[in-house]
Amino acid sequence: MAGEPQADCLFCKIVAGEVPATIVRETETTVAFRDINPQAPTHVLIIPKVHHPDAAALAAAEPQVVADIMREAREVAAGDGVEDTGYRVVFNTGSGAGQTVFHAHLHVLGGRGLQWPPG
Ligand code: DGP
Repeated sequence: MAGEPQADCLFCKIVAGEVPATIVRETETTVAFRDINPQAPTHVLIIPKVHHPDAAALAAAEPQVVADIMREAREVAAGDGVEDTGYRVVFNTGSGAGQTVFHAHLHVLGGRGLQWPPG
């Protein structure tokens, strides 16, 4: 059922504590943890505790959780000291956009100069 934990989902396992991760912050609805393959000095993933395959599905089903994630992005940036220098938030949505884990997640990147457009 939409939103229920999926047995084969890596990020559901991180939410459940079954796969270790460097947790930065946790709220009632979200978990933030450091990316295993960081692309910048700050590279944190913020995920909903509920399972939805991507940001579009999450927004359609539980838009308030998208707002929770965006609020957390600011907290993560402030905690890493990159709020003032600037940071980027990215939801890769679909494999064509580079999504590889199909549990919605927001990338928070900062701590170095970031180019535009992204690759
Ligand atoms: P995306 O390509 O947008 O689906 O991003 C998935 C990210 O997840 C990617 O940057 C690497 C990260 N990742 C994959 N496996 C793990 C893991 O086991 N632990 C952590 N912390 N991050 C992971």
